[in-house]
Amino acid sequence: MSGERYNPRESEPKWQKVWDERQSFVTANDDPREPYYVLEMFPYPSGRIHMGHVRNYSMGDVVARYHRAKGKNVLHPMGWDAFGLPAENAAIERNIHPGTWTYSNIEAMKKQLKSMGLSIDWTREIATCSPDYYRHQQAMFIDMLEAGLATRKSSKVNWDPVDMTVLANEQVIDGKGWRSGAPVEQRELTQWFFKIADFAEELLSALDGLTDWPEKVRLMQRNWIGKSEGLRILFEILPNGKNDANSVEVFTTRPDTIFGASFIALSPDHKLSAALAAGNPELAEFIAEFHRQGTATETLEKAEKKGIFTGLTVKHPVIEGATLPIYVANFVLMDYGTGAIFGCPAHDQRDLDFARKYDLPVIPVVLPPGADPASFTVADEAYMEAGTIFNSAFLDGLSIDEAKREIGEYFGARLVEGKPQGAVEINYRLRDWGISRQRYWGCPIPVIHCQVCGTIPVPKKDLPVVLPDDVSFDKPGNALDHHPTWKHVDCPQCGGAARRETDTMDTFVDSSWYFVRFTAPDADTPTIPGIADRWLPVDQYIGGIEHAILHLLYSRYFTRAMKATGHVGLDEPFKGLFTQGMVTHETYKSETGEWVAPVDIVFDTNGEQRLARHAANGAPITIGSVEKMSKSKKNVVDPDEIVAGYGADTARWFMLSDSPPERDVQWTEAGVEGASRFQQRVWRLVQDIVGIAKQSPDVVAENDANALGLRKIIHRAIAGVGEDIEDLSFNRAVARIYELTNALAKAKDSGANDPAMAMALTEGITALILLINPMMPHLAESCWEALGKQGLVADASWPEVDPALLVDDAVTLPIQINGKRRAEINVAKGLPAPEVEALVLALEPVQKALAGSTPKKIVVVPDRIVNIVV
Ligand code: ANZ
Ligand code: ZN
Repeated sequence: MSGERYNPRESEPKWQKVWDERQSFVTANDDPREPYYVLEMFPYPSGRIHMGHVRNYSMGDVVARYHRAKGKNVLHPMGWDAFGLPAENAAIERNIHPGTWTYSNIEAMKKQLKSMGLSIDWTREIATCSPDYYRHQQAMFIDMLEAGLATRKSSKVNWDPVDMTVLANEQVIDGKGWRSGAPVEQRELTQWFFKIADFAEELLSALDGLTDWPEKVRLMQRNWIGKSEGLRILFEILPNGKNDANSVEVFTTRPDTIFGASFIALSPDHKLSAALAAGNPELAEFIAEFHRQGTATETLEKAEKKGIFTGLTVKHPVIEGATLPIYVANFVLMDYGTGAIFGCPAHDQRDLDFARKYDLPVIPVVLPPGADPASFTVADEAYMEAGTIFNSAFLDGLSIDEAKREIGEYFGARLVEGKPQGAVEINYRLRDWGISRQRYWGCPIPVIHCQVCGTIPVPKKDLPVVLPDDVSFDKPGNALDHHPTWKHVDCPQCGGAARRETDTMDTFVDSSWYFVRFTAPDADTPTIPGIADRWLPVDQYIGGIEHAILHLLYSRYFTRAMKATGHVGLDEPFKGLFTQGMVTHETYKSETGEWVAPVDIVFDTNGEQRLARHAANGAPITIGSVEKMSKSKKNVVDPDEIVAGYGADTARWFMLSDSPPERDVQWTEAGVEGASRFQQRVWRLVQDIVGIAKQSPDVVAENDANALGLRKIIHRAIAGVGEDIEDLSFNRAVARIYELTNALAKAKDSGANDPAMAMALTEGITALILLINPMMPHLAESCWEALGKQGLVADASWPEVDPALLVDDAVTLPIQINGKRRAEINVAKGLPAPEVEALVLALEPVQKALAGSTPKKIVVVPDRIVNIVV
């Protein structure tokens, strides 16, 4: 029997079937045990899982299985982020309905995930494209509309003229649509928005409480929300006979640099710009050109700083008799601050680039520490660090912060047109969330436009607004809009002819609450608040860093919106967040420079170096750098092939073992081989120890030093692996398991004739199987069975740690009472005096000697002796 190899191809499907039949991972909401919710970011059903999924779900499964073994009621669900553009593209390319494509992908990927042996409650599966899901999203949209959390407003959008849809700023790359590559246009459209900007301060300050999130993610969110404290300053426009406006208001975060001002710049979208353009063709053309270019932040940051002088000037607010010219400039955005700035070239890079181009003065007003005020100048690089204010009259000698305060008070006390010239203002970069998409494959926005009644929500009794099935994608644009009948409806209010909204929701809405829906996936209402609140927040959320900003921020907002509309009772959806690293692989190129996939390569060596050849024709291949697995570089490994070849446990083990989980892990053949060998090694060890255990009688020899030594190793491993899993340090847990395995293998021969050792070995192998179970659950079940254990290891408890066995390198301290040795105590080496003292005072012989009185004096010499004077 011990010669038999472990065969994952047989055992893995077998155990998966057993778990399925016994519903091992189905979670009941009314289970009285402590709840624990672990969730991995749900996948987009693209068709196949990739190694990134394998890594992500392996980690989540370890956490789920561990907490289940610790006696908790674990919720570990899975679903599909199933709306989105790729389904529509598939529809266009292959003439297949987006729903058909999506559901067949879900089918295929679910099969793949099942082959990984994940402990998922599949009875809670959700697909966001199902009307059973999106009807509730529509209901919540209506609630949000009624609560003033959603609104309709006109706004400038990035319009992709080829895909015929609105793009988010992040989807505009170098001024072009991320999918179509077409130059993006600016359009003014009426869109639906969630008013996330109203929550900016709340979303920002609550980040402080998310102590179980990576600091990096919190920082990214802080920057995204982008709070800045500044001043609005009114500048008086000097009359030139043509202008109607008397003043222009700017927003600045650096009022301390006011003496360095050399121009005013307006956004091309500023109303004064438009007014001036009416009589100025050159300016009109500049503004038109600006609109052709797109206003995605990235485009603007890269574009050359350009402007046009308007002919107007303002009075310098702090230098008597001086004036500043007003420009219209392409780098000033209308939707930030006031859409107008004062430029201080010496201390702002954009302003400096602009000043050099148009020959405007560069006046330094912040002196770097140690610099000479007489000679300090700014050339091509603005000085943006700390320093002392100079060249600034009454601000001279102040620090930046002092000067900000001083000038704030100065402007606050002066009046322009009857108003204070300066007012403190807090600004956020966070903008309202535009959710309208001109696409078919999304959640229909449940409103109806009536000429008489206006825009009104669909009555809740008429939900869901279901997507029509009979659509065609033969024209670009929104298939919903092209549908001959769908949008023509009667107004629910007046009964007259009306038009259904044909925009659908941004798919980020779908993913902003799926974690709540998992808690009651079959409820008739979006949530069952009591149940949602019992499970939430998610204890451990795991996913990619690429979702650090939008998905997490939207989910945090949406949870608050759900609270405001009575669907949940909490603010923060995710207590613990973990962002895992990527899976990388070597890249390979043929002699002609084409990428070659790892499966098409064979390796050998010339003694010094690895050499690669093409498997088909032996042609030499260059081994390139290690990169994130991607189809474009062909350096991908298909999880199906790994599972078919080595088994799921090997893939899971390797994913967890090789690197800290937050870092990238490099997939290598050698690594996988190693994981596979370890699996066989555990299997053999079980066979060997089962043999020994059967021969030995059930006795515990307390004084057997070898057995005690082994038991210490076992219990240290149990304690350590538990801690490591709780810290998500999976690679460290794996390292400890290797150590334990080595110790058991080394000890096993002495078990044959030493009953105490045989007992310790049995304890050790049982613990080992329980410890590997979260990572290699199929192997663990097979070993459990081989050990003759009852039931499934999936249902077994985490092994108990005997704290006495964790005490390392104990020392025996003699205890003297009034100079006479009365007792002794075993304590850990290096245990500090106060702790020794507490233990000593609790000892029976000591208590007897004291007979209720307090000792006059206790002297503890750590690791040596304890003296008590009574
Ligand atoms: C004068 C100044 C002097 C500025 C200086 C900076 C440095 P943050 O901190 O990111 O919020 N600004 C204001 N409104 C703007 C708009 N609509 N479009 C483009 N730029 C705008 O940025 C605030 C600074 O960005 C403001 O402070 C303003 O330039 C500019 F040495 O005012 B500052
Ligand atoms: Zn009507």
